[in-house]
Amino acid sequence: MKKLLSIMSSAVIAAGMVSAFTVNAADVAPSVYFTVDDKADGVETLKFGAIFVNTKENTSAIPCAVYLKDESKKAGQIFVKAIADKSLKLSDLTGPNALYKGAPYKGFETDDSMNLNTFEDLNMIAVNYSKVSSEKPMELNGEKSDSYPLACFKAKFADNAEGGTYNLKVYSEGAYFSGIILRNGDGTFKEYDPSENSKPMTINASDRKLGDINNDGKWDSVDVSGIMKEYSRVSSGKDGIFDGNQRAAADINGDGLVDSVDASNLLAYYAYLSGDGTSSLNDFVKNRK
Ligand SMILES: [Ca+2]
Ligand SMILES: [Ca+2]
Repeated sequence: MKKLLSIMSSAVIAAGMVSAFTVNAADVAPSVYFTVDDKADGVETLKFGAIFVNTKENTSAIPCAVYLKDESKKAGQIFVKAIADKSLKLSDLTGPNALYKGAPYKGFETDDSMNLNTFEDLNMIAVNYSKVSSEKPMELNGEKSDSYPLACFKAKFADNAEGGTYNLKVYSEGAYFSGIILRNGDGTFKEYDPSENSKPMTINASDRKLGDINNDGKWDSVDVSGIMKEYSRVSSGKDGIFDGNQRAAADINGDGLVDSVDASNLLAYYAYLSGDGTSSLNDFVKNRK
């Protein structure tokens, strides 16, 4: 698997370099992104986009959705595969009609009209929107390609999942085609590999609350200094001593780093709580300038 991934990333780099010279300037490469339902217990969307999951509070599968962002509005066929790290199990793949009262494109009013596949052994899902009879772009239902998701699914951490960072990403290797075909309406088309332009969703799993580094149920100066000590260890080239649960809890703004910004956010939150503030840490950080 590791080898496959490294082959894949070099292929992606090579393909990316080629397409830089061939992309029509009018066409912005389409991309795919994921969302989670952060009203689910123990799930929070952090300021810079990473998802925090408290695996103690979250015991049910997390509802997720996958969207296509296609500024050109020329998508004619869509084949998207998404894969997650093994301990984050993907399941319950459905079309968007039941939950979101619509699909992004006309003619896909039922789950049967799109092609939905789950590959349990690979922990992969695949979604196809394809109208092969037409040479034109598919017709949108909403204003944008992402007014509705392409599909819905669930992601659940295994009981023995370790704390740390997990990825959910678009995948193009292996069986089953993955590609987005933009049609110009005159029979010409251009094919894009969605794994090249799409950012993975990062999910930080922790057995404790966001920011509660020492897991004592409180946010205070002990947690702040824990983050600062870890940051100084790592920034001076030493190995960090946080385990996966602590690292996940310490990236308070969800930018992928544990650093002084997280510590300063937590210090400000501690002061805010001492002044009888009632917002959650995440809401506090998101609203902070
Ligand atoms: Ca604490
Ligand atoms: Ca951070």
